[in-house]
Amino acid sequence: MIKVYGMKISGNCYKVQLICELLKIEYEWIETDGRKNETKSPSFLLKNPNGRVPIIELENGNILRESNAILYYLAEGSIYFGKDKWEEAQILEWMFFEQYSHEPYIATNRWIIRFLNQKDEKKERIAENHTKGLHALQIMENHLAKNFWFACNRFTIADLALFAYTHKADQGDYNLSEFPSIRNWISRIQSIADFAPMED
Ligand SMILES: N[C@@H](CCC(=O)N[C@@H](CS)C(=O)NCC(=O)O)C(=O)O
Repeated sequence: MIKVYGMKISGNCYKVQLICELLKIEYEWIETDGRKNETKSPSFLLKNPNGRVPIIELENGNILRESNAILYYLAEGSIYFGKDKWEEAQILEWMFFEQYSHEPYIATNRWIIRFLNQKDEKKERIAENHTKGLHALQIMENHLAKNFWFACNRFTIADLALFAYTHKADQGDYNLSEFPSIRNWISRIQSIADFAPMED
């Protein structure tokens, strides 16, 4: 059975939980809380020198880090993956977008506001992130106004990666009522068979 080191309140970790639930992959969850510095313990740093979750540890001892690399590895060969090189590349396009243009602003503001409780101390950073996060949401909205899914005309790990923090964006003070196509896409994902909600 694979081991997942993750933090339940983290969207990046939820990506791994959700793909395991959807594909019925058995896993042992090892809660590793960054707020308690568990991601910086010597034993954890041996597994991930970058001191972050999620990571997975396979039965043979191999360790894989980075949520989207883990999604790629676990979903390979499934209906949530690409059927050929072109489809895989389209999926990756959105997964890189998520990590570079979306998560740093949407996840970070959620973290600062909801979990660090530093809305006043960090108001300039929050405002800067907010502008960039809105830009990412608008790009998603424009795409979803014309497409049901991000790639390949079906639900894939590109949708899963983007779903994790988008559906909790309100916790970082983003107002999703301005993005009707995103809201409909969120509902579509939540009605997929075997969908498992994020805990917080
Ligand atoms: N690019 C990484 C980001 C991982 C990341 O930032 N994880 C956060 C939780 S969402 C973390 O481990 N924070 C704890 C810490 O920095 O100590 C991924 O997608 O896996």
